[in-house]
Amino acid sequence: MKPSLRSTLVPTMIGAAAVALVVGCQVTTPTSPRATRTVQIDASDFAFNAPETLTAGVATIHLTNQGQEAHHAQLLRLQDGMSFDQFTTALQQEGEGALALVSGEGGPGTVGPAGSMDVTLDLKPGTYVLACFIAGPDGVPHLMKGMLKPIEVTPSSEPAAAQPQAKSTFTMRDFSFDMPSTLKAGKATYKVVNQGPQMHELNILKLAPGKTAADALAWEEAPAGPPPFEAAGGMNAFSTSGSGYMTLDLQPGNYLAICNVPDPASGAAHSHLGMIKNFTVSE
Ligand SMILES: [Cu+2]
Repeated sequence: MKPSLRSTLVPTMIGAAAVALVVGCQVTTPTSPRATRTVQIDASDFAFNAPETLTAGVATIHLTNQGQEAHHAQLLRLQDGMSFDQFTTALQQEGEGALALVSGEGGPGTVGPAGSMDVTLDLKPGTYVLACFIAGPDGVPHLMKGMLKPIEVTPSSEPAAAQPQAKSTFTMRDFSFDMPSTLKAGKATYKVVNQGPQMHELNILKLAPGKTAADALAWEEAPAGPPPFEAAGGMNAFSTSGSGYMTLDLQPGNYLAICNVPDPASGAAHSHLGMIKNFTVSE
């Protein structure tokens, strides 16, 4: 948490100093976009350590999993005027129905113990909630155990930071992934866009040798024994027209892109409606 506070505050102070200099010299040409800041979020069993406030704009969100279970960090923006307490009450009363009160703003996808994941998002001002929807062996979502934390995103007058350069764009829609079926091993940044109309996520699972998409779906329905996959990050859910960037560092192997957001009408996970796609990572 301390490094993230520092990285949030220091650019603010530099920004203020730069504005003062520019005004003093009567130079009006804006300088090149400032460097993207990194916001650190630590997940443990079962809490988030994250800043309580952030300034709006482009930020790389770095999630580290310090727990024994898998975790992700879903950013939800509350409807204007809604408080964190009102949202938690709705969540207790309506469960996932409370998602109708928020917009999905992405976030670092699921990683296992000792894993980490970076996404870069352009945050609008508002009241946000950081949530982990993953359930452990007891079936209770982590957000019910403490992994639900408000973050206030305040307006910024600083010059915008540059968005990352993406190697390609992955598009999500009801109910498919439009993305390459082969990726090159190693570190790369990809843009993820939701064309909706429903909320979608793009989680990445590395299949164990010999395992298939059907094995992964069967295990998620009724977890028994070790999972036939390893969580390999991805992008958490966006509402329609949302977009962001994910930085992956994939090893060669067989993978799945999967969306587990529930369809409000049927309650079925999108993975059962077509949002599961095989892809290969090669050298
Ligand atoms: Cu979906």
